[in-house]
Amino acid sequence: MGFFSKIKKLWKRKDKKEEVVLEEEIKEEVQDSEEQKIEKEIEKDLAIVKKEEITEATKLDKKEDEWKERLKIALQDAEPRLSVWLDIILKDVKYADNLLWERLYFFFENLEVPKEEAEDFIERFKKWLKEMEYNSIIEFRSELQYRLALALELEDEEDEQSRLFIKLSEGLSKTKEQFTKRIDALLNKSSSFDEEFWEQLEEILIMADVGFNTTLRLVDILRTKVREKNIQTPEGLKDLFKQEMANILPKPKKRIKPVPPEVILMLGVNGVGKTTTIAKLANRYQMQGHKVLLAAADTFRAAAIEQLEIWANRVGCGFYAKDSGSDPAAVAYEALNKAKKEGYDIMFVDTAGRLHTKVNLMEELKKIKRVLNKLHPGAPHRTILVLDATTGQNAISQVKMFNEDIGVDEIILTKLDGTAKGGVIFGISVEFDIPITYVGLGEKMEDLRPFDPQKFAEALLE
Ligand SMILES: Nc1nc2c(ncn2[C@@H]2O[C@H](COP(=O)(O)OP(=O)(O)OP(=O)(O)O)[C@@H](O)[C@H]2O)c(=O)[nH]1
Ligand SMILES: [Mg+2]
Repeated sequence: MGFFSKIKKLWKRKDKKEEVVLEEEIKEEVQDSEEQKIEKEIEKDLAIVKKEEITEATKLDKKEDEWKERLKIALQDAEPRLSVWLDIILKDVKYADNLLWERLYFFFENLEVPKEEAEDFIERFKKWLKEMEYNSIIEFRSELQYRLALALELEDEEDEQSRLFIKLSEGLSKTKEQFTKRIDALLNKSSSFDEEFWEQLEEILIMADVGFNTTLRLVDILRTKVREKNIQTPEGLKDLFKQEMANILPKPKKRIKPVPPEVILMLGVNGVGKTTTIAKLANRYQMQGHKVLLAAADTFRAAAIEQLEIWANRVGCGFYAKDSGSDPAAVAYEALNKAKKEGYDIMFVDTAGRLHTKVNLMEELKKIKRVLNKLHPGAPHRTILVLDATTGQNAISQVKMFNEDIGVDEIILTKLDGTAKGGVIFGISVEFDIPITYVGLGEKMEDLRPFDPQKFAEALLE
């Protein structure tokens, strides 16, 4: 379910029912008697007199109706794509001002979005703009489109997917410099896929932080398939490479939806992007129609609680915290109690990235897990490890540590936009057989996106 409880998905170019009614009216008119015709003429004349009496205020109303009518026709005629609709709706909109809100209300009205929900969407967006201090359309259009795609359940549509692909490609630009350019150069200078070629390919992969074991595995698969399929061209090899890169990455396991609230425990060393990732995910889930609570279980660093609270306000979701220095497990327990009582769908637990010692941190995380499970069997339902892609191979030792002690279900890799080490995705995910579910491509809300191995391989090697 999206943010709106009810929407009309796409515009139809013409309403068939209306057409039929119109035809019937015309037929009736033909069958009218002379007498009826005169009566109708008088009625028309009276109507004209009445029309002349309209006040300035109603003239204004009429003007408004005119632009609405014009926009409606433009929307009905347009290709049914969110970006095209937005182009129409945002015509002449330059800032976050009344014109924008008027157009958005009009848009929602035409999609038959319930009024209170349209208001709620707009209020949330206004709040976000204020927090981010954005005013110009250039700054917020993309985020608006992202929110609408989630709220209207259009994220899987081609339009949003191609936007994501561009974003992914841009985010991977540094990695591509290192990785794709070298592979292209190797393919260009190699006349055959001989021993030397495979050795050089291995070297490129290892340099790009793909990891030793994963590199050997991948090159082994490629060698076998090149032989089996008798691939001889650089293009053929590149296509195979894309396919096998996507294949080698573990896919998320299908899960049965838990009894709410679904509890998500976020792990990761300090500074990797845990708190901001929680905010981005909370924003996504809210736009998809879920009620979200954030629990501030990083009580070690005083500013951490405040930071999470600011994000909860920006996103407009629930928040639970106790004083700095309180027992994190107690915070998690009480927050879950609140989530159960108040009917939350999803609860995120933000945790510390650092304590006095590593042993303390792991013991504390285990305790959080225990108390959550006591209160709500099955919780935490998902344990997500956040990793910073810029740390390259160091990320691997972090997976090892958290996975051995706590158990990791999913990985989110942040800051892919700032690194040439994007290849680390393979090393981490393949070596530990843990799926990557989202990647961070920047600091904005819309920069955290679901990870799709196929698209990733394509964006990397295009
Ligand atoms: N460029 C970029 N920056 C990001 C991304 N994700 C997070 N950041 C930035 O990374 C910095 C640290 O993020 P936090 O969310 O505070 O990290 P944390 O893991 O909660 O840190 P601690 O609470 O200190 O453990 C912030 O400035 C974020 O804006 C990303 O995908 N790309
Ligand atoms: Mg934090």
